[in-house]
Amino acid sequence: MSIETKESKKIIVLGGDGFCGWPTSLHLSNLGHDVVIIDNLSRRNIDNELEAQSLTPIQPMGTRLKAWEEVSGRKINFYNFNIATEYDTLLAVLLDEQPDVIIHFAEQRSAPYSMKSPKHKRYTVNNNVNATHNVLCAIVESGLDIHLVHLGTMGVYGYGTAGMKIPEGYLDVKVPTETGELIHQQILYPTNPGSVYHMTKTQDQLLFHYYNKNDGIRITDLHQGIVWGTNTKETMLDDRLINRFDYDGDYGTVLNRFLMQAAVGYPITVHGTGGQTRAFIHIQDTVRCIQLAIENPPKHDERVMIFNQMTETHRVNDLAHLVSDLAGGEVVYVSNPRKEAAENELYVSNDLFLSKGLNPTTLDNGLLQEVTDIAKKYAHRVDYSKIPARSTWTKEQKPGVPEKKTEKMV
Ligand code: NAD
Ligand code: USQ
Repeated sequence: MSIETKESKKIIVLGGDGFCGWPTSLHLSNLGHDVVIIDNLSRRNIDNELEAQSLTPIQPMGTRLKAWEEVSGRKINFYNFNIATEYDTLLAVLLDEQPDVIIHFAEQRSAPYSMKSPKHKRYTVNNNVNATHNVLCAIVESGLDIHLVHLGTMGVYGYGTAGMKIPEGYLDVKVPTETGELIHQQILYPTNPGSVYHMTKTQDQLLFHYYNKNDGIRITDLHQGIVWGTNTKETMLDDRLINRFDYDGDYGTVLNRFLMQAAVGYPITVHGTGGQTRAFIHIQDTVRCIQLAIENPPKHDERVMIFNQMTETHRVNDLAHLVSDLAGGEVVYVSNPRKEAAENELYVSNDLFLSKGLNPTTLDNGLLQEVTDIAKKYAHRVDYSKIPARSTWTKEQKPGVPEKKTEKMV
């Protein structure tokens, strides 16, 4: 079953129990890489805090790893600790494992969760910024030549460009000198975060810029769009390998939420007018892009390599109607709990991944139907009270709760 790669690498996956990290770990292990997961299971604890859970019944880490060994014959080692607070342990693991590559998914990734309260804002900043800084600091202190691949977000750019295509990380600028001469430069694209979570990703960019310049660390930063879908080739091999499917108002992302809402008979909740345009990528392409990033590392003296990890853009309102046409379900326009532009155009360059061989999976009825089928299969696990987005960006904003009540919306 394994599709061995030419060159097997030791790869540490930080956040390997999460929605993107788990299928990525399996994909890389299946390619013949030696994969080690570090995760403090904080995402599972946040589910406990929010009294919400994945729509799909994800298994404990021990069960997942045992199932993978049975299915593939390959072993994945697992360390449970907090990379943001346990620096010495992180350094010791790097020295022990001697990885060629570290993939860094281990951050608090929900924008609504990051805006819930001062406590949640502070947790997100402490966790994400310290996690990233500890990884960089430990790579330098270890003296190892490690390629760091980080999962960033399209949201670092903001989503409006006045018609310009968002480049991959760097913007060409022409600055006039005092003598009127035009100097050409490439600068990091100016950041414009839309939540405390997105702001931490803009901070990550500066940390990468500095450690690359000062210590020559080889870094690839992947500016990923909204991930949709749940299965990959490897997670489908055994029920115990099933991936997480977040649907609640804090962690569920828009397309998966719409598909789930249609499948379980809840209104499709468009925030505001639905004029927001966002970038998307299917989870199968996420794991493939990470493989491509590992196979195409930056050179030793090269600046931070930035890829836009997305395959297409869509307007939220169009997605709602697409899902409604496919799976049924009423589209409702609810109050927008976020402070964000009501309407935006979005043009994004993704030439780098295309040039490295990505064959994009675009919104396809078959794949949309697959997500709907999964949502229907696990509909009995849905807690309807957890569906609306209740975290508001400011005190003035209102939660995204549909006005008309149905029998399922008590
Ligand atoms: P997730 O919450 O499912 O996974 C993150 C994992 O990291 C969790 O298992 C969590 O327990 C772990 N973690 C968090 N902080 C940690 C710490 N301090 N020490 C050890 N482990 C820690 O999130 P995801 O959806 O898999 O996202 C992974 C990465 O990809 C995130 O950085 C996110 O910003 C980025 N991303 C996600 C999406 C998306 O749509 N899901 C889109 C763009 C970018
Ligand atoms: N939205 C709705 N209805 C809903 C849920 C969301 O209209 O029921 C709208 C939101 O208001 C927003 C858009 O859909 O305008 C996207 O929301 P989202 O929750 O799907 O995505 P976002 O908060 O941006 O965050 C997700 C991931 C994050 C990642 C980001 C990539 O949680 O980790 O960084 O997507 S990006 O959006 O490209 O910045």
